[in-house]
Amino acid sequence: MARAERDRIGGQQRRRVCRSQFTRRTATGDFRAATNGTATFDRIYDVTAAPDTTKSQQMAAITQLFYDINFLHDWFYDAGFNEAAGNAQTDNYGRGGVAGDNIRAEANDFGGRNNANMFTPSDGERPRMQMYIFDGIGDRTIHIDSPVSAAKDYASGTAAFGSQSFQVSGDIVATSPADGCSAITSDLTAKIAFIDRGTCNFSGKVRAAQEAGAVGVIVGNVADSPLRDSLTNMACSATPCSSIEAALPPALLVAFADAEVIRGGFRSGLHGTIRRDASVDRNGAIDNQVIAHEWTHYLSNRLIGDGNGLANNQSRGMGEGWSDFNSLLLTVRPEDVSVASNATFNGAYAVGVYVSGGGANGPVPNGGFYFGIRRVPYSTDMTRDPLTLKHVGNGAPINGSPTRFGADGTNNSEVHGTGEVWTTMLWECYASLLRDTLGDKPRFTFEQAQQRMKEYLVASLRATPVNPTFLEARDALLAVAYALDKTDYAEFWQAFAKRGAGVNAVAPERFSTANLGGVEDFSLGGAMTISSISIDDSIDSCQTNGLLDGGETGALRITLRNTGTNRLEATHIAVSTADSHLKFANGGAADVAATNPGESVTVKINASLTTTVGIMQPDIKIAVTDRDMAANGGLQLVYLARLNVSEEPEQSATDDVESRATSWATNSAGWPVGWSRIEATPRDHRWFASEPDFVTDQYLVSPSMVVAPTGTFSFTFRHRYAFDFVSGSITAFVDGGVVEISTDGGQTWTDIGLNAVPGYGLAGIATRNGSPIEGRRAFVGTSPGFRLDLPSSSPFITSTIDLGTDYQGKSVRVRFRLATAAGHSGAPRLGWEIDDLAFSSIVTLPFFGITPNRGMCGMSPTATSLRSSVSSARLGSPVTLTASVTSNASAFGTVDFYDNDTIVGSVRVDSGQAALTTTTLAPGTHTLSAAFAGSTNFSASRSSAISVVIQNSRRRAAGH
Ligand SMILES: [Ca+2]
Ligand SMILES: [Ca+2]
Ligand SMILES: [Ca+2]
Repeated sequence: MARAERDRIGGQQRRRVCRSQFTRRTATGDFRAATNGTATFDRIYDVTAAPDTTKSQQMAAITQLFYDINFLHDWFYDAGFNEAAGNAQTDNYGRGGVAGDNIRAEANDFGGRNNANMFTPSDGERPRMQMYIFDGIGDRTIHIDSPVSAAKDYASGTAAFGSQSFQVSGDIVATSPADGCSAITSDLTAKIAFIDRGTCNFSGKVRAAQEAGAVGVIVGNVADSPLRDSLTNMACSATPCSSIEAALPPALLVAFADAEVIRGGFRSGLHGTIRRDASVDRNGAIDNQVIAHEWTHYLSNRLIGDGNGLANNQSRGMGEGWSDFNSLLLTVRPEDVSVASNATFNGAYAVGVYVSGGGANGPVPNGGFYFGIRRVPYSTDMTRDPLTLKHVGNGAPINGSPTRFGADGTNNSEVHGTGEVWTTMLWECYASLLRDTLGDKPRFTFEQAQQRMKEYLVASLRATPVNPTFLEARDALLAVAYALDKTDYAEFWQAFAKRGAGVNAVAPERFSTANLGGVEDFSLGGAMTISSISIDDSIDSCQTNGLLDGGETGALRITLRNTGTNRLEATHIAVSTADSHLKFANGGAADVAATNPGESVTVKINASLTTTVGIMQPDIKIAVTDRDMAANGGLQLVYLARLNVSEEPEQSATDDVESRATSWATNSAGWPVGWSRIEATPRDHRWFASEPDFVTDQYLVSPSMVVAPTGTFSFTFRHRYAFDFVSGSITAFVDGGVVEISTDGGQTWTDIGLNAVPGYGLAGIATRNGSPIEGRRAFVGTSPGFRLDLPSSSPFITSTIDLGTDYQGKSVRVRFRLATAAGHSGAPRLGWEIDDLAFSSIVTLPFFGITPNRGMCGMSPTATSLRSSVSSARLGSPVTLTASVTSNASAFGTVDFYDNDTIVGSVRVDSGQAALTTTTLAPGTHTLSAAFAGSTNFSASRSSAISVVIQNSRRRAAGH
């Protein structure tokens, strides 16, 4: 197993990462549960005995796991998770899907403890569930009887070392040094030592106390202890514990707040007892909630992207959330409302209560039954479960309820923590249906509400996109509810809004590792979102290039989507600008057709631009209002238009990626992804390629460019990147990008990225993982300053590649190549964004540029002629070539000068002329010509050839 599972019920494992420990070829002692009669699996699990006490005990657990998985198969088959939907069966009976993928379930698995996991490959490959043994929780306590200021029972964490069952009384004293990390000088004979946590390992502290005579130890968390409010189990320095560690005196740990109370009592003299009772380990394979949780990983993974859909951190969190929710769906019963504090299903429900339960006074008194394995229980009562959308992002503390651990919120984005928020939202939805089973006129029976929620769960998973955000998953559930029952739909909206996913909420960034960037919102009502804006010259165009130019009329098209709770029937849109050159029909006002939730509508407003000079960049204000919209003042947005421009070829040696037309070529070796031009704002575009978790080879290939015969060829580009890598003692780089050059028109390529500053990583791309660039150095990991927790705010860096004089006079192409390997170590990352590619010492102008519109219509023919300053010249002396481009107006565009078929320079036409002075023509007779490349309003044309003779001066000199 490559990825360590840190929390209880570790949840899903990604594809291609794990190999089973269950194999009949190895002598691991694996076995199946046998029958004990014809078609009879009648075994009794003795919960007072250890899980591995007898083979019959083990078989009882296997049988329970087998039964639960088969029950879940049938229960969800009835809700739509059938063969065609990708369920796991040996035989699909011709009903679609891929057969031969029955679940492998492993009870009492020895691969770990205090956890469980589910591995879910695509349909047709067998999923695997592993159930581990959980530490039993015996009663334990720190009881202080004096002084009065500190006298009470304290909850405690345990130690893996030392006696596991004890009762010791004595004076409780501080040690010197307080952290016990060097020899303790105070006399601890017959005393219980109190030692501060930190600096050195737990067993070393207790050893120091043992050597000073202590009969027991209390370790107290300090202000900067990790998880200082939690009751950590103190580990040995290595696993298994050494014989010295096994012989240490009894030890318990107290959380920070309690530790401070105890520290406050030292001056008065403390006396008390530490006690820990024997316990029996608990078996995950007989905890139906744990089994349901793990099984639901297979459900969610199969239904979203067929084993590949939950990869970003946010959706992996929701994967845990769907799993916990299914545990609750199977836990809650109609008779629960007979408990007074749960009269409207508003009590506390927890997950994993059997494996974390037990111990009337520890780790938190009855904590396992109340909290289960999570930070707070699930409840519609905000004083028990206060989680809202903000709690998926790191840094939002949990306030207003008891918490078992993690109240400071620093680790909210850990997938189980994030999952708690999603489960809470789903639980609020289900609780609203359950409340409708109560009262005089119930909408449903309990069984109907449960069946309906189960069907919503399956249908919404099928409607959820790959790598979803919280709000996309919310919308999937809302959509399936809207399709079935408008009352359910309204209740679910209330549920989500109560938990911060209201109509104006913003989801955390999809690829944030810390789930940052979200904005919670508690409102209900109408809402509109703008999905696209464009402005064209489709009505009355002079220069029909799709861009609105001076003297033209076109359409401003705004596509709106109803993203609120209800139908909007009186939506109005108003657009305006302070730029007097731009006029909108009807003053920019328009009525919008009525929309139901989820529907889109496109509004078209005619726009005219008066004849004007230069690029126009008006800010267009857009206001969408409706009497039923939740937000005061409706929706406001500013569109940063760029008008009165042409996109012209051969304009520049720098590409700012602002022109839609491009001379770069993209291809991706047959994979359905590749480089594309993306829009940050309408005035800011860049190249982008993603890094998916399968093999790709994505190329962004420059046009041919001719390197100058003298000088240093170099180029710069602004970029930022984040590629998959596995951190560890040795970091393995999975994906990455390289830069390559070709001098033969793209037939063969040479890596030039090793010259990049800032440049490649020092280690190569990991091998044996399918990467097309395996073993090569590359841009790997993240670009300097990249923020994995908030990718959109990451800075661009400028890299320079200086190639010196190697390519002088050569025609070259440069390409950027993003290569990915099979599988991913974790969530997908941003990929690679590149902008402002600037080449120096090239004689051509390879790139399109945005230029001011010249107010012309149609295409003017041109004629090009060429003359030379001399008909004959000595080697190395200047020859000035002048091209004249004539037309019915001053031609706009670029002339390429050719020596036979070789381009020797590109020059923009100015007042009908373009001149190039060269000193590098070789000896001999040259056939020279000039080609005007053409532009939006001027057709291309080419001169007739002229001859220029270059004399070899050295030979002449030798002749004299
Ligand atoms: Ca299947
Ligand atoms: Ca136009
Ligand atoms: Ca740009």
